[in-house]
Amino acid sequence: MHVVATAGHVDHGKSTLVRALTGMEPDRLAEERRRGLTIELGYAWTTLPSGERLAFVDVPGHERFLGTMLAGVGPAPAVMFVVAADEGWMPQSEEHLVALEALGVRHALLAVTRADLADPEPVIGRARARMAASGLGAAEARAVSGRTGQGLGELREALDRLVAALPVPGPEAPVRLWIDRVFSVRGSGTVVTGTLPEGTIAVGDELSLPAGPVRVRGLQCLNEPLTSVTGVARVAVNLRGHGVPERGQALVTPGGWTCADLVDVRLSPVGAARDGTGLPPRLTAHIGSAAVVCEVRPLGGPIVRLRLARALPLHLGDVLLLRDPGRDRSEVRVLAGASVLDVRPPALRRRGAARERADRLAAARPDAGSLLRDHPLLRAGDLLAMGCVPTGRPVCGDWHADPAYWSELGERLAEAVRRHAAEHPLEPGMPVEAARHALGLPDRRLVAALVRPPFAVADGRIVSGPADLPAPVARAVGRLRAELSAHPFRAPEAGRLAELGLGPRELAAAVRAGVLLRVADGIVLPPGAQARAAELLARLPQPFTVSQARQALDTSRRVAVPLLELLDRGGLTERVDEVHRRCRPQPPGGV
Ligand SMILES: Nc1nc2c(ncn2[C@@H]2O[C@H](COP(=O)(O)OP(=O)(O)OP(=O)(O)O)[C@@H](O)[C@H]2O)c(=O)[nH]1
Ligand SMILES: [Mg+2]
Repeated sequence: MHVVATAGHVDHGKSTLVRALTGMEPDRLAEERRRGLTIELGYAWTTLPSGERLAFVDVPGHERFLGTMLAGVGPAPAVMFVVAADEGWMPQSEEHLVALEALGVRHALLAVTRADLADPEPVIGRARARMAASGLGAAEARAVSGRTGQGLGELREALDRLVAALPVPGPEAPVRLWIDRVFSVRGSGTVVTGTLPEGTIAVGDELSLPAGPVRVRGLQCLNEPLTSVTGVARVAVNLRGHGVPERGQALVTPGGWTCADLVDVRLSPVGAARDGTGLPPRLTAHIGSAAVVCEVRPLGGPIVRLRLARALPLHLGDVLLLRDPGRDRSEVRVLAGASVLDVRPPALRRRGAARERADRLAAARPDAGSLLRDHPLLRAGDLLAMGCVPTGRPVCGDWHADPAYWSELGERLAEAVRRHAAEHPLEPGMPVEAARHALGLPDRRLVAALVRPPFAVADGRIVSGPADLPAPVARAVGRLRAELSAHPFRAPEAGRLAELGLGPRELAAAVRAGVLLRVADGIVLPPGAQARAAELLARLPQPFTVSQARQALDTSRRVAVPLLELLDRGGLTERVDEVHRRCRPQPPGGV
C-alpha cells in the first residue's frame, strides 16, 4: 500500500476531496464536523485504478494546527497539495509549501479543487510556479471538484502515477513508527497508530518506546488484522508493556536508532528565512510526529548544534524542520530544514573548537565512509544505529575504522613499541594492554589487529623482530622471551625449545635477527643478557666462584658456565685463578 498526506490552506477542500476519493469520513470528531474544520489528523483509504491501495493522512490547514499538519506530513513519502480554484494561493498554501520544502518532500501532486466555483487555470499556473520554485519540482496538476466529482477519475490516475514513482522502501530497515494517535481498546490495552515508512512489524516483535520495551500483541492495517506489516503502511499496533505512549514518541527497533538530544546539523533555510540573518536561539524542531523545543548553537556557516529538550531516535540524514513558534502569526514561521550530520557529537571546549567542527562537517555526508572520518573507530552496531550501513571489511571483529586513521594508528603503535623497547630493554616486549592504553583504544583485539611485521604478538606482548624473521618464529621467540621475563637467565631446556618449534635453524635465524642471544649450542637468552649479568655479578664480593655466580643469576650450571665464558670473551669478566673470576672495571657509559 501507499500513504499520501494532504496539504493546503484552511478550508480549501482537502477533507472534502479525500471524502470524495475514498467514500470515508476523514473528519472523525463531532467538533470538526460542527465547525467544518479539520483539527486532528484524519485517515481514509481507497483502491486506485491500478489496484494499489492508497491511504490518505488528511491534515488540518488552519495555522493554529501547523504542528498537527507536520505530524501528518512528516512520515508520509508523498503529498496531495490542495488549492481552491476560487481562492487561489493563500498564506497557509505558502507555509505548507515551505514546510514540505524544509522536510525535503520531493513527491507531490497538485489538486486545484472547487473547480465548480471558478476557473482553475490561473490558480494552476500560479501554484505550479510556486511549487517548482520551492524545490518540489514540476508536480502534475489536476482540476477537480470534491462536490461535483469533476476530474476525480483523472486525479485517481494521477495518484497512481505519483505512487508508482515513489522509491521502494526496504522491508529489512529498522522500524521507526512515529505515533500520531494513542487510544485504548477495552480488553486489549493500548493501541498506537502511525505511518510506517519502511521496515516490518510482526505480532510478537519486541520494540522500544522511551518508557521501555514493549511487545506487539496485535496489528491492523486499514482496519484489517494482520500478523505482519511492511512499510509503507498505515498501521495500528496493539502493545503490551509498561507506560502509556504519547503522540510524538516513536516505536522503534531496539538498537536500530541512536537516541540523541544533541545533534549537529546542516541548515537549509527556506522561504523568507532564506535571506534572513541567523536563527533565533530557541526553536521548535519537528520530525515525524514529534515536536521538541531546541536550543540553537551556530558553529559556523550552515552548520549548527541543536540541544533538544527531549532525546529522539535519529539517524544521520534525518531532516528536522525548524520553526519559530513565537513569531507573529501572519508570517511564515517555518525557517529551515536541518539535515542531521552527527548524533554523537563531541563536546566543544577549546576556543575555536566550534569553527573547526563546522569546517569538519562542511562536506559530511550521511554514509559510513564520511561518518568514520568523523568517528574513526565504530562497531558495526553503532554505525547501524547511526543510520549508516557499514561498507568495506571490519578491521577486526565488528570494528570498522577510517582507513587513514587506521594506518596512522599502525605507525603510532610501532613507535610506542620501539619506545617501550628502548625504555625497558630487558622486557621481552610491550604488553598489549599497555599498547591499548597508549593508543587510547577501546578493545585489545584492535591492538592485535594493528600489529604488523617486524612485530608480532606473543603471550600478551608485542615482540619485535626484523621483517625477515618468519612470523611463527617471531611468535615463538616472543613466547620464549615472555617465559624468561621472571627468571631471565634460566635458558629453556632442549625439550621446551622443541615444543616451541625452535630447532637449530630457527634459533640461528632469531640470533641473526638479534632477537635472541646465543650463549652456547642450544642455550639462548634474551639480547642484553650479558650486560644484565655483569651488573648482577658486580654486586658480588670479588672475586667469585661459578657457584656464587649461578646463585646470583638464579640459574643452573648448564647456563652459568658458558655464560661466564661468554662474559670473559666479551671482556666483562676475567679469570683470577682456576675457580675464581672477577668483573672487569668498565669504561664510563657502560657496555
Ligand atoms: N463548491 C464546492 N465546495 C467545496 C468543494 N470542496 C470543498 N468545498 C467546501 O469548502 C469548505 C471547506 O472544505 P473542507 O473540505 O472542510 O476544507 P479543508 O481543506 O479540509 O479545511 P481544513 O481541514 O479545516 O483546513 C466546505 O464548506 C466544503 O463544503 C468543492 O469542490 N466545491
Ligand atoms: Mg479538512
